[in-house]
Parts: sequence; C-alpha cells; structure tokens
Amino acid sequence: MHRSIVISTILAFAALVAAQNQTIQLVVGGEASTQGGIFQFIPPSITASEGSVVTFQFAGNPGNHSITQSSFSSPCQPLTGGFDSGFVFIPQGTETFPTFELTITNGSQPIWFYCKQLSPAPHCQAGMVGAINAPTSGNTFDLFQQAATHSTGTPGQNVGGLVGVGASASAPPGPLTGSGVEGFGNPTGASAASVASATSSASTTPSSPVSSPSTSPSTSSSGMVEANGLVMMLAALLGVTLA
Ligand SMILES: *[C@@H]1O[C@H](CO)[C@@H](O)[C@H](O)[C@H]1NC(C)=O
Ligand SMILES: *[C@@H]1O[C@H](CO)[C@@H](O)[C@H](O)[C@H]1NC(C)=O
Ligand SMILES: *[C@@H]1O[C@H](CO)[C@@H](O)[C@H](O)[C@H]1NC(C)=O
Ligand SMILES: [Cu+2]
Repeated sequence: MHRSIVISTILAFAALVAAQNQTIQLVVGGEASTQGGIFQFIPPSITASEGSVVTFQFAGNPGNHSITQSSFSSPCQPLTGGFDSGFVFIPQGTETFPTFELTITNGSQPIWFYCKQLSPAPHCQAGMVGAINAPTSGNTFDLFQQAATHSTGTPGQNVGGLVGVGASASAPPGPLTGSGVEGFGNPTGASAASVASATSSASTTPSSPVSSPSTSPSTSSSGMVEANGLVMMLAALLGVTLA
C-alpha cells in the first residue's frame, strides 16, 4: 500500500518530466522486409511538446531519403521557409546511422513533412510522409498521407533550410562518417543565432497544450520516448524505495 503510493507518485512525476523536454526518435526509411516497406517514417505521426528534440535516424538501409517540410495542402512540395535535411545515402549494411535533430519551436503548429527522393519512384507518392502534432480531427495525418499518395506532378526538389516553421535544426544530418554514407544537397547556413532567435521568439508566446502529460500518448505508445536520465533516476528511486 505505502509502497504503491510511493511508486505511483514517482510515475506521475516522471510523466510530468517526460511531457516537458522529450527526446523522440523517429526512423527514416525501412527495408524491404520491414512491415510497411522501404518508403516510410517510423512512426509516421508523433506528438512532441515545445522544446522537445525529435531525432530522425537514417536507419533504413540501403536508403537515400530526406526530411523536407511541406504543408497539409501540398504534401509533396516544400513549404516556403521550411526545414529540409537534404538527402542522406545509406549503403546496405551500414551499422551506425547519421541523425537529423529538430527542436520543436512552436508546440501549437502542426508540422508536415515528406521525403523528396524520386528514385526508383517518388517516395512521397508512395506514402513516405510524416507529421508532428497533427490535429486528431479535421486535418489529420491520415488525410495528409492520402493526399500525398493521390498527388500528381513531381515532388518538389528545392533545398530548404535548417530553420523551419515550428521546428528548427542547428546542424545538417551527421555524422556522415560511415563507409559510403553521403549527403546530397544538405542545407547549410543557418547560424546558431537564427536558430536561437527562432526558439526564443517562440518561447515568449504562451503555448497552452504543452505541459499536460496527455499530450504525449502517441509517442509513449511507440515506446520510443526517452527522457534524459529518467530511466536511471526511476531505477535509483525505486531501488531506494524497495530496499
Ligand atoms: C527545454 O525546452 C525549453 C523550451 O520549451 C528550452 O528553452 C530549454 O532550453 C529546454 N531545456 C533543455 C535542457 O533542453
Ligand atoms: C541519392 O539521391 C540524390 C538525389 O536524388 C542523388 O543525387 C544521389 O546521387 C543519390 N545517391 C546515391 C549514392 O544513389
Ligand atoms: C505558433 O503556431 C500557431 C499555429 O500555427 C500560430 O498561430 C502562432 O502564431 C505561432 N506562434 C509563433 C510564436 O510563431
Ligand atoms: Cu524516402
């Protein structure tokens, strides 16, 4: 009884901490044997509170994908002022994967993105799109993905920036050190200062939905949320409590 109260208090506290600055992992590209195939972000739709870091891992191998911001209404075209990772080529058998880290600068802004690769067929029209903080009704992720698969014309190839609308990276994908791992058209040029000002201007605006633990269920259900040090802290606290 006493013990279970202590444990649930710790878990409630942990949920609050986790809802604030999360690190969320998302995989770019699958393999032929992966359920859903090569042309996907896994998971494709996540929630992430303002200040959280979404780490895109280019783990699909072989793969040659991008993470390019678009809009709900034009899923396969780059958003003006949007972020872009550029392409990252991953040869088959690569074992350590480069990442692209996006910090959420506006927690109330739905963020839509696609892969702009055209080879061997346009990935966007194959459904390789994703969303962060998509509405659960109205402009949902499912409708966005349907619009992508039904879109006509060539997916846009313009190179975006590191700073996007509602989310920003401070560095292009990296490290590109594995054998044969290469970047193509990766964005450069966003200064640390412009990222910082994007972040601080966003954080001066009160954003309602960020601090409730209920904003993070879809990420927790994917099992991919890691809150820094949280697991170790929990383990330590539980160890002390149960001793
Ligand atoms: C947590 O997020 C806030 C923005 O919501 C940011 O200002 C702060 O630097 C972040 N803290 C860490 C440790 O990343
Ligand atoms: C990866 O894709 C880019 C863009 O289509 C292309 O320029 C590049 O040659 C591709 N890299 C490899 C190794 O196939
Ligand atoms: C955050 O996004 C919302 C929804 O698009 C927008 O109304 C608001 O102006 C944005 N806030 C900032 C600081 O850009
Ligand atoms: Cu792709």
